[in-house]
Amino acid sequence: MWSRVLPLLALGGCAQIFEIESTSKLQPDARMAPDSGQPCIGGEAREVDPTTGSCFMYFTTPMTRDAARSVCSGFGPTAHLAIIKSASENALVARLIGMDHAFIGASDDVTEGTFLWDDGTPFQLTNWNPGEPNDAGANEDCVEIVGAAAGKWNDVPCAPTPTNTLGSYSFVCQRD
Ligand code: MFU
Ligand code: CA
Repeated sequence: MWSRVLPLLALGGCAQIFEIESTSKLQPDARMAPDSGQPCIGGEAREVDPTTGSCFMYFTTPMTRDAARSVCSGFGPTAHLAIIKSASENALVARLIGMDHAFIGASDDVTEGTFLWDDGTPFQLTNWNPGEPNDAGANEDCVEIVGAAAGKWNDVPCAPTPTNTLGSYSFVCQRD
């Protein structure tokens, strides 16, 4: 009986030692590697902002804003829909999307008419296309960057509704 149980106990002990080693040695190593130290890969096109080191990635599969957010989050704890804080960063994102238009990480979800970035900060750079934001159909709480308008912004629906098929777009992620 013990000849059968002891090897199992020994295995269990080993597993425990391995677990202790993997949390005390490997995990601190992983934490010391900053996300910005990883290569900028992903999406159809990508580019690093030389000023901040953030990686911007352009995705062409149209999605709702919430689905796009999930895709961006999948790139790690510092990843999110693009938050554009300078004219040079806007030019970078505009370059990525060419003549397409794509969700960026801003909305007036919290207070109608007050657009904020998804990190809760107000716009430093304001880059609306003339006439925007116009909340067309009283249903435009999200924001796209428009390649054909030289990177200007337009408020758009965050998702299609039964009466409006618009709201599913390309998008740009950012990993810091
Ligand atoms: C403008 C934009 C809308 C939408 C529509 C097709 O409204 O403000 O967001 O793109 O054109 C007239
Ligand atoms: Ca609009």
